[in-house]
Amino acid sequence: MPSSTFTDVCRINVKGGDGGAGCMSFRREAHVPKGGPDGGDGGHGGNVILEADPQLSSLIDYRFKHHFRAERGTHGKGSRKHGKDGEDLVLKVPVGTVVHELDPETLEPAFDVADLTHPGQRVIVAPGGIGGKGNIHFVTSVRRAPAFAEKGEPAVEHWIELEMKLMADAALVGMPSVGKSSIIARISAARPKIADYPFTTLVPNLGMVRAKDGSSFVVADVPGLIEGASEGKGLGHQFLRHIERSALILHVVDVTGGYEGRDAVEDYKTINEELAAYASELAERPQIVVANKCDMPGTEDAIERLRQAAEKDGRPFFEVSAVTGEGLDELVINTSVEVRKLRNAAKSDEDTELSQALNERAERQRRRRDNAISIRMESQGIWRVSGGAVERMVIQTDWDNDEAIAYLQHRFDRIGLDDRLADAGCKNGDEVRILGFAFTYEGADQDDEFAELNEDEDLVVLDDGDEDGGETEVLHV
Ligand SMILES: Nc1nc2c(ncn2[C@@H]2O[C@H](COP(=O)(O)OP(=O)(O)OP(=O)(O)O)[C@@H](O)[C@H]2O)c(=O)[nH]1
Ligand SMILES: [Mg+2]
Repeated sequence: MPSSTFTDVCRINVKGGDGGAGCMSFRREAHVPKGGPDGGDGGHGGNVILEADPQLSSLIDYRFKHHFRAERGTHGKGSRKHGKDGEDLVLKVPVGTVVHELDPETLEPAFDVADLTHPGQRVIVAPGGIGGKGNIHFVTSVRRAPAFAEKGEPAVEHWIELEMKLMADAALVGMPSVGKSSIIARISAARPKIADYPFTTLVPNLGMVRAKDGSSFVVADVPGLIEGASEGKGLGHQFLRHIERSALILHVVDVTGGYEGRDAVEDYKTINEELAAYASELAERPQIVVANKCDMPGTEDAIERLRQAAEKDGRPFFEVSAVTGEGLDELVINTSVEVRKLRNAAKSDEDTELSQALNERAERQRRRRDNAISIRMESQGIWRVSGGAVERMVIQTDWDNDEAIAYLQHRFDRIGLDDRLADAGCKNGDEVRILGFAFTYEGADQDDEFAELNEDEDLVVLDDGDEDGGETEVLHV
């Protein structure tokens, strides 16, 4: 892998395909004057899926195109013909991409959806809408010929953030100008800029290192860290998260102390404190201490003291010179052995379990938000009901059709909306608004012609929630 710069973070807007509408139709046969209902269901919309592709090394494909939509489901037809499901849209991203859900209001990252660490790993980032049911589903003992069908479920559009984290086996970490880039240039084909001023390296470089025993590993050269980096000082902060992805830290220390005449052991401690302050597990990450610039005269004392500090911390220690090449072979072979050990230790099935757990959690959070219903009094006698699921029920309804409206009333009953409104203080005759639609509230107990329908959709169970003030937020996991 040559040295590479890359698009690090990008935001895209994804939407699954809408569900196709269910069909309202009746059988027509010569000898059957009034055929029964035979409208088929709408097809489900396609999903937008992200897939980790080992061929990709950047998110550059998403720099200019931001909107991605999967195909919609087609409508159901008569003779119980179901609509066709929409095709999934599969977006390829590099291995090492983390997916964040953005809060729809603030557009700030709200929670992690997935961590795509394995080639071929997939995650649905925008599920398609469910197809509407055809009128065959709405037959009850009192409603033999339901003259309505459900519209398709519209898919939800939302923004996600893709963040590519480096997937290097080892990261070269240290103060500016200690020789990190010089080392990666010596041990790999990467050709980063090398200069005697701090912050020469502005973005991480990756290099593939081939050890003499034939094994290889990926090393990252990360911009220099300074004291305060964990609080955002210098350039290093944004790259500390890349270090998190490397199983091994190659901690490079300049034994000359640089122009400022710093102390090598102090530098070593400062960097470790910054790593620990950024994330406590970074302090425990396996680390090899690399004393660089050992070709320079007068460094013996610093080398010795640094060796002792490293030994005290139980870390392997190597003396090298990126200028003469001295000690680098030994460093590479030892790093390679260490990397192999760490790779074997990180059992991939454990990672998969972790990422599955993450997927499930994201799905739960999404549903929870979607099923949450909030009831708010807009003004005297006027109530605003909002929430993804309840709003979709309204959108799926054909408002020119009384039967469809009666069925919507049944769905409201099932999710306990009428009771919730009553609890919030809604009175008969009050106006209830959902999206752009308004209803007159007529109390909770009404005839339900659909009561006996056997529906397979998940019940949105409303629990009590907080009851302070006019607004109630009801969550269902
Ligand atoms: N004498 C000597 N000089 C070195 C050695 N390694 C690096 N240098 C010099 O140190 C300076 C900084 O080297 P870089 O490799 O750019 O250092 P860096 O750690 O990548 O610096 P940043 O990217 O700014 O964080 C350059 O002038 C190098 O030539 C070495 O082993 N011996
Ligand atoms: Mg550099």
